[in-house]
Amino acid sequence: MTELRRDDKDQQLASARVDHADTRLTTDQGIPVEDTDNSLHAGTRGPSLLEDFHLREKVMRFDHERIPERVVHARGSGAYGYFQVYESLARYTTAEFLCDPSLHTPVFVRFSTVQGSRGSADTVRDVRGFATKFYTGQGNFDLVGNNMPVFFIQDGIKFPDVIHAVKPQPRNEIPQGASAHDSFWDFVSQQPETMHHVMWLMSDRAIPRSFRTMQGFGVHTFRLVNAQGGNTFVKFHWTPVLGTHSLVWNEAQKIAGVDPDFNRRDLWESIESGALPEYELGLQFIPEDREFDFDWDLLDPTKIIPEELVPVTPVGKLVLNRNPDNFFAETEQVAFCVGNVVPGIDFTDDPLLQARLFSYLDTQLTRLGGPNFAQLPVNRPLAPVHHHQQDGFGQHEIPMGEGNYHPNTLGGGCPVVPGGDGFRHFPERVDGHKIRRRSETFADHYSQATLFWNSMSDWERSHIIEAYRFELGKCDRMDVRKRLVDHLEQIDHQLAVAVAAGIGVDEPAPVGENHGRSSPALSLTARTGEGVLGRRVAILAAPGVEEVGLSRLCQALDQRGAKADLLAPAAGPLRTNNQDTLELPEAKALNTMASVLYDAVVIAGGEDSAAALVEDGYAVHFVAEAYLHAKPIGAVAEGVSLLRRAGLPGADGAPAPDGAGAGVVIQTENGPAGADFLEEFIGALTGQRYF
Ligand code: HDD
Repeated sequence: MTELRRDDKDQQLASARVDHADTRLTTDQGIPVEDTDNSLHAGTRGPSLLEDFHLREKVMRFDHERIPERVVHARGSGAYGYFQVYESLARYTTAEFLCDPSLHTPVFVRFSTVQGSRGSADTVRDVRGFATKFYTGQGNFDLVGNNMPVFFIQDGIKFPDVIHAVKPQPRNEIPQGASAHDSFWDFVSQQPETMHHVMWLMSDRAIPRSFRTMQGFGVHTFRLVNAQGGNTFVKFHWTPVLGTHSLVWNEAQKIAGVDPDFNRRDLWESIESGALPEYELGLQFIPEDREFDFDWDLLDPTKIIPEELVPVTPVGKLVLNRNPDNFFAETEQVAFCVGNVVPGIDFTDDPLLQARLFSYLDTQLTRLGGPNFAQLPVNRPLAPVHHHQQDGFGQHEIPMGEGNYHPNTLGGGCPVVPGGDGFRHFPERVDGHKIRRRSETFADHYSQATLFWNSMSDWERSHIIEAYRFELGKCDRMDVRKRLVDHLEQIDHQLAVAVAAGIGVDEPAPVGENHGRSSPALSLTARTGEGVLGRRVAILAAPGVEEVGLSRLCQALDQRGAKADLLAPAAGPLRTNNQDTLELPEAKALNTMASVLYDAVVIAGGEDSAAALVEDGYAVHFVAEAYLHAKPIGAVAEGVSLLRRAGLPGADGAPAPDGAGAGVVIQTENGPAGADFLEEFIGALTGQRYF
């Protein structure tokens, strides 16, 4: 087996890094530059001269800085890390990185949204890409997945249609980063196969709190092939160690304005601060002889295999531990391809996957300007690369020798064809007529949409209904709204009725029974994770704040890996009630931040501080909004007056209506925040949201 260490890719990249420290400015040709602020003119007020090679080169290089953005998944963020398998999977596969637990396979992961352009907001309602490049000793393996386990369509020939429909409208390029427009709903309402995926898209899965708190899926059924040629079908799952958590829609929309880089910043800052994102790789193994054991087709990418039928076996972990050095060179130029598989992993005949096998390689030719993009540092395999491919735009290597063909004797027959050790395609038997028709086994478009609906908690269901109402409410065409409600009726009568009531469509008549089956693993509540690592807490305070409790709170959060920001009416050091003897963070100004940027809020104690906050409109709004978004809220002693001012149920001492006080933690006695308060608040923070 090839020895691989987790920093091998980092070492390889070192040769491509250019450090400008202690250097002199030159042209591209290495000629030292005398002056880069003034172009060469005829006299101080005269015309510029054509011979100014520095001016021409500088402007020419600037003019060509942009490359085409990805036609989908244009907006993304990446990070390096490593993958390690727990135990050998040699029973199933010859892929070395899945067979040797001592290997740390270096990886690059790029997360993305699908619809928006490169500069669009992170928190739009959309699918998220989760693409992983494993630099294995046997070559690169790319697992190009999404954060939803199913896809819109069954056949790749429909991909241009679904993407045209969801992208901004061709006449005016509106709307950016949104599916709430006529063409998307017009398309999906005529394609029942999209209904399962659209349920996921209308759920909170489409607005993840963080890339660190979303799952990833390979979507298609792939094959694993072992040394004996035995074949096992497999589905890939990434599960975040922090659990699955999402935003709420009202919050997501506001974040898009307050911090369009919300998810990107979160990934970057987590890695910089050492709160490393981790995911577990889980596999669903389906023995070859069980291929036809299900009510749907394993080749259909609009279907899941419920975990209750085939468990997800945890097989390894992925840790992201290093931010890229340069966004363009790495995150923008990384090129994933579903066709990049290593010996021991193979494709199936899923017609969506088959079309993808063409598309990725093809699109990189335009995007990266020619066929040599695998030589770019981020794409370069760690495995040795030798072949007879040559020339083309951007050739950075100098191939040696005369034997640039096979077979050759001039080059000693090299590179030799490894034969048995090379990638051998699984010898699947194929027999059939050429035909443009879908298999009957792909025909059921509603059962799993119903399964998804049945598996949701109450709050998830209400969010799904609200999302349909929002999106269809932005769709002007009444006939499209109606068509969609007819589909929802096939999924669940209550769902269809609730959506119809919000969008001016008549209540549909029941068409059949909900099958009643569910898969609890599909709910966001199934994986909540543990602890509060990387969670962001706003502490509201004003001059005169009670210092001892504030310091205890900051320490308690810090010890558990949560990140606290002190927010006050003005930025800078905050005057406390105790001659400022303890070390406290500098305050950020309240009007530069917003509750939507935090997971929770605490109002610090202290008479003067509380009195000032009650008078501060930003502070009042902050707390009321955090409550609206069901976030944990804490108030220490006098700080509770701000909860009262914001009108929070229960804050005035009267009993809160059922459930309305959940997640609100109050220390009633005066004095510094005590151990009980801190424990209770951190417990509430672990619980995330209180809907
Ligand atoms: Fe795709 C990019 C995921 C279907 C054609 N796709 C792309 C990326 C992800 C996915 C995560 C971004 C990779 C990166 O970060 O650079 N795509 C999926 C999943 C699919 C899927 C999970 C269904 C299961 N895609 C799909 C189909 C086609 C494409 C059916 C075409 C027939 N996808 C592309 C592309 C992109 C791409 C046009 C755009 C940029 C790129 O490839 O490199 O080739």
